[in-house]
Amino acid sequence: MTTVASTWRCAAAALLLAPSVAYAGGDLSRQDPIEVTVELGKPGRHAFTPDKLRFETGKLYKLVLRNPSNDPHYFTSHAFTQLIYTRKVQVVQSRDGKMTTLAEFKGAIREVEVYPGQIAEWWFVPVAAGRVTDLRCGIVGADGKSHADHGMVGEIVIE
Ligand SMILES: [Cu+2]
Repeated sequence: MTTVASTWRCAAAALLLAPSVAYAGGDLSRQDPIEVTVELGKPGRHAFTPDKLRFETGKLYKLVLRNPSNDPHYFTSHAFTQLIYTRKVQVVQSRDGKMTTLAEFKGAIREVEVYPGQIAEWWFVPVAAGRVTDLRCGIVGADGKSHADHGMVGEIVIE
């Protein structure tokens, strides 16, 4: 037997469901990207600049990993990769003053290594919130210590 109360509950439930359908965000990986640049190392110094990164869930980011130093460097944070959806990683190069894409990689990416003077772009959408502190460069130098041991570490917050 259908009571007035249960009919009302059904109508209320339909009203609650309707907005989530009407306002679905569509393909979040196809937004205009928010550009964030991180420098991997500086001549004579192993560090991420900045070493604290902040992102928001649901937005598309183009994380530009620029290596202005004389050593190769990694951008490694396995915990970070668990909080994001990667659209692509691109290798880009400046040619005649214009940025040219040399290659694109798709699928789950765990870490990116950028060679001296080069640039890679990591396009991703954060899907979960969290604070991770395992950003590091694990390259071991001639002194037997990793760049992380020299301070090339960082923190990523996703809100
Ligand atoms: Cu390094």
